Amino acid sequence: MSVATRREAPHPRPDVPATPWTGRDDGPGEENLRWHGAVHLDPERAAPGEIAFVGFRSDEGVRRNRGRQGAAAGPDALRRALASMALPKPLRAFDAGDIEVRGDGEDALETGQQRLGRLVAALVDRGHPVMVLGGGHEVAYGSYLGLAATRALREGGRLGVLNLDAHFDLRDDDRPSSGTPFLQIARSEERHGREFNYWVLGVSQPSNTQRLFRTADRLGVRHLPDTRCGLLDLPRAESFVDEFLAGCDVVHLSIDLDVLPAAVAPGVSAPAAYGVPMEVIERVCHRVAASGKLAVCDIAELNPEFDVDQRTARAGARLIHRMATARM
Ligand SMILES: [Mn+2]
Repeated sequence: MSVATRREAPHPRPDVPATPWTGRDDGPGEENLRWHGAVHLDPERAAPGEIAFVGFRSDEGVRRNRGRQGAAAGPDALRRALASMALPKPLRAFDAGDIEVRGDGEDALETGQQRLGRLVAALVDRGHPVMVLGGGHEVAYGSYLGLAATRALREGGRLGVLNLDAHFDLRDDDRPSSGTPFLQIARSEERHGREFNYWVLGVSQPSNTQRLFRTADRLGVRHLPDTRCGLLDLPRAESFVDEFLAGCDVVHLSIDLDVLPAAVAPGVSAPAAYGVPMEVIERVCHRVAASGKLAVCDIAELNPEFDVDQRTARAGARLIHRMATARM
């Protein structure tokens, strides 16, 4: 994680300013600390190393991909689920507000991804690990645009993208959607003259056509199928992640909550019949965060409309919690 060495231009403004986090309150003091007591709203008084939250209110990519809409409400549901979780030790984090994709106009999604990118780039350059709360999986291209503009990458840092997902999201469609972000990243990396370093854990064979597998092979994508990511396969999943981490300096972790079994994550556009167990996903997240290379993490595809007892929001929040506390 690079450390900000000088005060820079003011932060790009979010479309929707952050509001205070609230939740169960058992009284003052560290022993009663929950997330809502640790998150402030002022980027200007954030120290390097503090986690920054940014929301991406979008399901335009899901609509274009003919999925179930509703992920635009994901950021608020993730914040609510995280806010009341108890912290094992004090930490400080801040909420930088939301980018909002409004309407289904020609460029609504594309310009929203660019605004997200500007916000993410500013936060990463100031030394903040960024948690981007989606939003459909189109969030990943916006996060990437930000990373691609950071000092760390401009100065030659090697980018690695790890996607925890039932899908490759490498569709070659005319219009960008929630099914295309990683092919867009591949093309951008090629334009930058960099190697596309993309790994996917949890790929479901029945959810990806042979054409998508061929695209993945052509692009040199490394992937581990869901059937080899069970609890008994944990050493395999961990060595997959270790190999990924050894080959990069700056990590973009993208978590599509549809990588989890439908019972754990029903509130997504495409619930998984099989899915990778929470224990495995949680261990993977921990390993990535503990490496110190995690620059940006998106949590994508939470659709509160289809959630049951906030299960999916709680699962996503628990993963954020694990990453945030990995180095404590
Ligand atoms: Mn996805």
